[in-house]
Amino acid sequence: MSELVRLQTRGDIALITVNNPPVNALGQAVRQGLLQAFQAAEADPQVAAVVLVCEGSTFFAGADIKEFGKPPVAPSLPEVIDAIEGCNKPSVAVIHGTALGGGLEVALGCHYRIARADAKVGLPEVKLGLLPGAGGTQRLPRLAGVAKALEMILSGAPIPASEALEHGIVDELVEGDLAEAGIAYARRLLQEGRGVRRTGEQRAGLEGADNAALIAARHAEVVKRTPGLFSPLRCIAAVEAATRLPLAEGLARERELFLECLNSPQRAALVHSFFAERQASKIADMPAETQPRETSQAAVIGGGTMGVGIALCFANAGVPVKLLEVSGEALQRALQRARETYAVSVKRGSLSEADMQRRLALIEGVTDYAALADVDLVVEAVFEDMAVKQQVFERLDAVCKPGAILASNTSSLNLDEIAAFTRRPEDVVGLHFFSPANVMRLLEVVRGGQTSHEVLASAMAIGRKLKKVAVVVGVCDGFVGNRMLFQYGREAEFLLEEGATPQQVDAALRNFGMAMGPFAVRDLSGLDIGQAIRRRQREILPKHLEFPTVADRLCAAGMLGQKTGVGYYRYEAGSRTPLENPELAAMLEAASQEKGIERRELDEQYIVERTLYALVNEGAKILEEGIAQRSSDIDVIYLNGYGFPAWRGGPMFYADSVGLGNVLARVKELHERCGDWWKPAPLLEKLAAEGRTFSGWQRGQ
Ligand code: 3H9
Repeated sequence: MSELVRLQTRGDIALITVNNPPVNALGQAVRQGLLQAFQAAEADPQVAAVVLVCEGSTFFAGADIKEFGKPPVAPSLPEVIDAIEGCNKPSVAVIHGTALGGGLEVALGCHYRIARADAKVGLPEVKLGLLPGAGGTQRLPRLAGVAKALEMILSGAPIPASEALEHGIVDELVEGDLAEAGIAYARRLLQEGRGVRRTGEQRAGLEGADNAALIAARHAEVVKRTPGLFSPLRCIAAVEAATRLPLAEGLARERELFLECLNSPQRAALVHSFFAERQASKIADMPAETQPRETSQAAVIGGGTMGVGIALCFANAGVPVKLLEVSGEALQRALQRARETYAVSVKRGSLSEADMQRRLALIEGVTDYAALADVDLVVEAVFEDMAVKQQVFERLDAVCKPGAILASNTSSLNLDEIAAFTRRPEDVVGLHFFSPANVMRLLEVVRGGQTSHEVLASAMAIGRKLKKVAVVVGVCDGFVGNRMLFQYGREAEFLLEEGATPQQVDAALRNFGMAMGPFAVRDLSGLDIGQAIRRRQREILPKHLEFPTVADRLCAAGMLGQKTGVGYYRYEAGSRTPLENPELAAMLEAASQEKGIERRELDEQYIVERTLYALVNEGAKILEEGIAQRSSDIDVIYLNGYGFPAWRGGPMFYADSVGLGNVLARVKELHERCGDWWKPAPLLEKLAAEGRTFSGWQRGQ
């Protein structure tokens, strides 16, 4: 038996205990150990029933994701679960923490399942581009019905134990010591004469509903909602097989479909996204003993959209927050905005009235900096103007207690200059939230030249507390996300001058998988915002570089996007549906003519390469400059802040999968034709020449 799996006997009960930190993933050694333990228990004449528990924070969190893409090593998880289900002595799985994927599938292979009330169960495989491939698509519908099984499998979202109880997925909720609860339950089974009960032999869940209609409806929905995704339709096909085939045949069909998913490029990209997100929390040069500071009282300066959104983030996380505005009137407006935002959630049913009141009570409006004397952390979210930032940081430096973390939400100004307004630059860090701050998961944590390890570690801990995906970035214009976006947006604009319409560019990028096209995004955020950035860029960038002009023409005509009812698109009052702006065609013609460009038809692939390779080329520069720690951090930023499709893995992973040699060849062509914006990044040239990838590169290599 493997040392990760222990078998003990307690009277006539065999107790199998698994301990494979951190999440009891079902790697090869665990599978082997489980198989042997069940076989030994079955063979032992003293044993009448088997109890399976996990140590540590959770029951099995699934198959070992690191093994995907590597040659399989026996025994496979389906084999192990078949053996568990086939055992001729009743077995009880005791669930705590999160029984996910293969973990829930193991539990479904056991004959009975009991769970701690705070446990959760789910089949999140779809999020990794997979389907539950160890019997989940066959056994779950037999217990919970096709509708519930499809809901869980297609969403990947775990459900609480109480809900699992309602749907027959678990048999009882328990408290206290897990092993003792399992043994007590097994003894009761024996006393009551309840024996082996194989999930695969049950049919209750499959009866009494129009399964064909349920399946057809979910199929239509998936085709409409997630047209680019590979695994959801295969999840449905596997569940459909459960409705008409005996278990063994259904399992064989599930296996075929699972292997199709396992070998798909989307699986590779989604697994990359999973590990990339976890990797982002690691800071290469952080001394292991660094302890984050306590941050139990926060403050936000500025009650605009961003400031209020940030205050809501703290309140949502249960952290008391002081919201500072300069005048009583502005403060009342800010607090009103906070109330209105919560009221919308209450109306939608995603927040209870009581929770809204609890959260609002955590937000205290103040107008005097003196009220910030005792806070642990301040996030400044005032106007993007260095003189205004100076005033704020000088005042914070004067009033805040020693050790308070002074954070700026600047999206473009130099953090080191801001830090220099204080006598404690080591306590200054950037916390760049994305709008709407209370919704978007991304948080760029900007590490200034003097930010201390302790403050950086604290900023990352705050990100976790606020349930954000925090990524460390260095100081430069636009940090990682917006610096790359500038290149992408500019190339999209150049495409308009070459002959495309906003509709064509947006459609090509949506077909690629982007959540929104660049012009729809610009209309949403307001063209005046981009104008300020463009002006600044023109001042600081080399004079020989050409700039596109369509956005300036729209701004000059007062067409600023949704807020004025017209921008790249036209909008009817009260609607966000983009319609054609009838005045745009003439502007496009004029812009092309001015540059002597003859407008032509552009194909989708050209549109995608022109915009995405601009992201990639800039990403390579960012990586080489050390502004991002690793290429997967750039991917995390784009996946969580810019609507990049997770199943493409992020821009850098996408470039790796296209092949850096291919990317470089296009970049060189564009450089020749379109000028110096396209100068290939030296790192791209180096890695392409060496046949390497961004993912495989580390600084100093
Ligand atoms: C599956 O089961 C397929 C089957 O149907 C069919 C097979 C034939 N494997 O997230 P955390 C690592 S597909 C390997 O920070 P938390 C993770 O990388 C699988 N490693 O903790 C991290 O490592 P490090 C279906 C895993 O407390 C560490 O554990 N299951 C796995 O915030 C801590 O993770 C899933 O998709 C794994 N399965 O959240 C569940 N899981 O410290 C995936 C985690 O080196 N896991 N690690 O960076 C999760 O959702 C969360 O990890 C969990 C804990 C909720 C469990």
